[in-house]
Amino acid sequence: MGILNVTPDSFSDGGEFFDPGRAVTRAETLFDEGAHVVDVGGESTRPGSDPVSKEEELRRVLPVVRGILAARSEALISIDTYRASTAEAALGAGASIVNDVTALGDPEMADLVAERGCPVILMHMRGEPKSMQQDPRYADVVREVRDFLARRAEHAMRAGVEEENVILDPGIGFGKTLEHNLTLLNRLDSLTELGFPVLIGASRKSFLGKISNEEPEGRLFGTVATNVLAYERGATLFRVHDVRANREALVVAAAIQGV
Ligand code: HH2
Repeated sequence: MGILNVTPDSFSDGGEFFDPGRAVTRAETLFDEGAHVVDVGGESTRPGSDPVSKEEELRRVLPVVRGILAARSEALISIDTYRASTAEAALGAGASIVNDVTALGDPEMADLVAERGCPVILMHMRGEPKSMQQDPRYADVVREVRDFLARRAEHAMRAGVEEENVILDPGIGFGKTLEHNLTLLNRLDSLTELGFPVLIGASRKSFLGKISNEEPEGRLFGTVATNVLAYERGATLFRVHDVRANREALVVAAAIQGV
């Protein structure tokens, strides 16, 4: 999954693809590099970020969803939003997947996803982006994240979402210290054993910088290491800025696993 942030303030690519034309060109590049899905987001959720209005979010993402599909009608697009109204408009414009960092926090999201019969990514977040990195605490981070995601998957299915349309994500960097992130990645088996596909969004995130001292653009090697180990532990979807390098590493890892 290639990341396309149509925002002025995302932590890594903020402002780069704010112009719809540039965003569509970027999506083309991500697909050409081997992305199966492009994840379009109109609001940064980096630590400390402020929400944007739903009108502004729509104004950012809709022309991009339409533009990508005009250039490539078979493109698989996920819409990175926690608002059911934005998801509905994006699905109406041809997006295929909902990526919800609040795991159906909007009371109308579960029904929408059920009615559309589309896949949904349920992500764990502690708190909200503005304050989530202020001293996050867990008694047992692995158990708490797994139990939360299991409950949200149940909630989705009770609303009529098909089991095969549920994807889980531990939410790397969302209300978690370095140690929480590393523990979740190390113990990913406890999430994959729930039986749903698991997505990892570690690309260029600050926990990598805490280990390597690199700025976001220099965190590719750490991202690749994270994704290969997550793949080995059962993750099957990887949300990344740098598709070519991650894809190549994962194809090689899969070949070794497959012998
Ligand atoms: N991370 C970000 C945004 N959306 N969605 C899922 N499912 N998993 C993630 O880990 C995830 C996500 C944050 O990263 P990014 O989009 O690169 O930056 P920003 O929030 O600053 O736009």
